[in-house]
Amino acid sequence: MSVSFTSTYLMTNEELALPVGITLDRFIMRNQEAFPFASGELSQLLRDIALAGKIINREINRAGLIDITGQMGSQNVQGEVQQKLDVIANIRFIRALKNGGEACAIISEEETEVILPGNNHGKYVVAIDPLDGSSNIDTNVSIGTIFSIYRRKTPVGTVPTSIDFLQKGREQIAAGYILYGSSTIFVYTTGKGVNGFTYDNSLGEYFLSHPQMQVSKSGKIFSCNEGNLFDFPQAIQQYIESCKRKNYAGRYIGSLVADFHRNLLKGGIYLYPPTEKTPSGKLRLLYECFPLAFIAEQAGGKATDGVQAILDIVPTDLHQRAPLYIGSQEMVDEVTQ
Ligand code: P6P
Repeated sequence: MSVSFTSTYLMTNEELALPVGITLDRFIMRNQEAFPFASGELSQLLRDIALAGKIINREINRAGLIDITGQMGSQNVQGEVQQKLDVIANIRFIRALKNGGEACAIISEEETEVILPGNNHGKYVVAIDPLDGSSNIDTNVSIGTIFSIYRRKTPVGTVPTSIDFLQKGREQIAAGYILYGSSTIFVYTTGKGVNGFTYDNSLGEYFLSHPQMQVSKSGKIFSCNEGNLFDFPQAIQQYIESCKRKNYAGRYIGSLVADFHRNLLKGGIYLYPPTEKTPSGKLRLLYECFPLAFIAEQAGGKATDGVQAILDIVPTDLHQRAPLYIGSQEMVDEVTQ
């Protein structure tokens, strides 16, 4: 069959410059080869999470159109019970992990109890915040998924228990987030650096766009809800005042993943101190603080609860909260001092 071209098509500079990098799938496979005894379960688990992220990305992008931004309980046009997007995200991630077969247990911000998908031969457990900051979805503000992966403690083949989750943050095998923003980016670490993959909707693939991410040792951005300022510990109030005296930029999106990601790229610190309303802080240790602290440290940054490194905390409750100061190393050290 002969193919004739009516005109030659010259690629523009922008198209030539497109970093059409390695796909996430291929990167995960290459990464697995670096693990001598890896048998592919962790790779498959990461792919299952990335797939669910593609589905959530689609739901978020059409949320306004198919009327799923509303509150639970009302009916949508098809007469289905309308569900909030974070409930939908929770269902999607649990289904993806159940069908993927690698996760023997899941905890989620949306569920009180440990979820047992029936994969008792799975070696890994997953702690997840399916859609953090979802109150922002109605106003088109970026939101995110945060996940943390541990190797189970209970014997493979038995029914998992909460013991599998109550492990020190440093025991994490992998952690990551998906930021559904102006573009959707999948960022994760398995303890060998942090890499970011931008999703190309037209191809349905994530492509490496932020290799070996490193946060600058210091920065000039602070992120906190100053509405709570007079509730913060005195030392934190003084720190925030010192940032202002140095003309740092105050940037607070109200969506942890978006604030964290910006600080990772530009340098900065995110603070969620204890307040009267939230004496242990607002953020959840197992599926918000631990995974982001793992990423922060892998990227050369730091994360503390004000007393100790977040990753050194041994959790006692699946949904316990912790104060969080996370980002550029020198800024976190300054707060701690
Ligand atoms: P506040 C969203 O609800 C969230 O968990 C984080 O994403 C965000 O950084 C924080 O809470 C916002 O909390 O109290 O400042 O509205």
